[in-house]
Amino acid sequence: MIDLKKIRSDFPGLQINVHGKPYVYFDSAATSQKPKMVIDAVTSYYTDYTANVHRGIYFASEKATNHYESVRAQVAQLIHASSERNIIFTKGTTESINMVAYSWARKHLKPGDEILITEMEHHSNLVPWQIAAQDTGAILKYIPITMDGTLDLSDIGLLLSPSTKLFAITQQSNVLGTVNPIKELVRKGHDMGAVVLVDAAQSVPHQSVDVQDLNCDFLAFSGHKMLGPTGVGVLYGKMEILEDMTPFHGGGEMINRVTMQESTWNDIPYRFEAGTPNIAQVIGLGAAIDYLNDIGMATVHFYEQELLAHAKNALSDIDGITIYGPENNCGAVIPFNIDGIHAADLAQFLDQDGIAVRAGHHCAQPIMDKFGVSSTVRASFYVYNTKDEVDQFIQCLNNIKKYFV
Ligand code: C6P
Repeated sequence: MIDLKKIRSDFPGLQINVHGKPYVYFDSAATSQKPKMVIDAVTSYYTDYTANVHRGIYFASEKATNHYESVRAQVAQLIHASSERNIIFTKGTTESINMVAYSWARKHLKPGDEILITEMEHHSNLVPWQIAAQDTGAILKYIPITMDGTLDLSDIGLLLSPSTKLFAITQQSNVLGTVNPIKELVRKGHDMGAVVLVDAAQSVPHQSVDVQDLNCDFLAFSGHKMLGPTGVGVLYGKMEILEDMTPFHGGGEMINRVTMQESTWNDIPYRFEAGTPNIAQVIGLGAAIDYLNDIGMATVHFYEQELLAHAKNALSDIDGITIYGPENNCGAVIPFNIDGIHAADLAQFLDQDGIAVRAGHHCAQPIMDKFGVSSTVRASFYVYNTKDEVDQFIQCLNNIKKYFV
């Protein structure tokens, strides 16, 4: 059983009033609220043992290094990686994917090779591949989506071929909530000899993810969407593939030996963590993982699914509403429009009632093009949201609608 009262009391960001109303935060797909344990862990690093990592042989530096490295082990455990050496700290999903696009793709792609992605990708898993294709002469192809917001896999046999060198797919759409059959897609990619990257920005925060079971070559996610600080993310990679990548950034920590003529590289993962890393943020991520583990990822997922079902059911009764995305196999995200009210207006009216939702293209413009809209409203939930908040949201939508008749 989930102890919602306790959970909500852990989040200072949920205790505020907005425009005189209790704050209802329905934008966790953009970034999550942070429990005080995460804020305390960050503060403690800055107040009790500020020092650089991997560089000092004094108390604070060793403590910071130990904390930093123990989070690497926590991340490995969370996603069931076989070793913490597979875990590279980045500043977020975007940087993780760009690292692959620069350090792997530019080394391995040649003119005529193909990169396969899908029409439901966030721009962070699309634009880096457009640039990589331009730079290498590779061809970028897309798996289309259907009008119910799932992948149209009818032509997968044509789209995936021995020419496909990289297959990059989101595990869960940030706009539609669609959860893709990722294990099957990874297998299909491997059958054609492709390297497969999974964008897990919207999945790792909400469900248990097992990279060994998925057998993906890369997996990318962000700390700030899973109760952690901004400025920290992860790239998981299989060791033999990471070994075969050129460094992304040059600088301190990523080298073994530097002379004026040349340099040799440090071991993985340090080879890909040039410069002073985001130490406080990594330590905060460790506290976030502890927090999620205490609740249990299965419980997080189960509770969010209940909330989603409750919200979808109530929303579908609103006249003139269009809810996008599939009915099943969906994360706790609801994109919608209401006839005659622009998404941005709706979001602003909701804000007046203290309710935060996102309105716009959600950094996934090809999805908007597919559905023939320029924007949608998106309500997204996390483990700290409640059915009462959902009911309040529905009531506010019904009130707003009255202004537009
Ligand atoms: N989506 C949203 O409101 P960063 O910004 O690097 O932490 O994550 C990028 C990213 C990549 N893939 C997916 C599936 C995502 O959802 C996101 C971030 C946020 O939907 C902010 S645009």
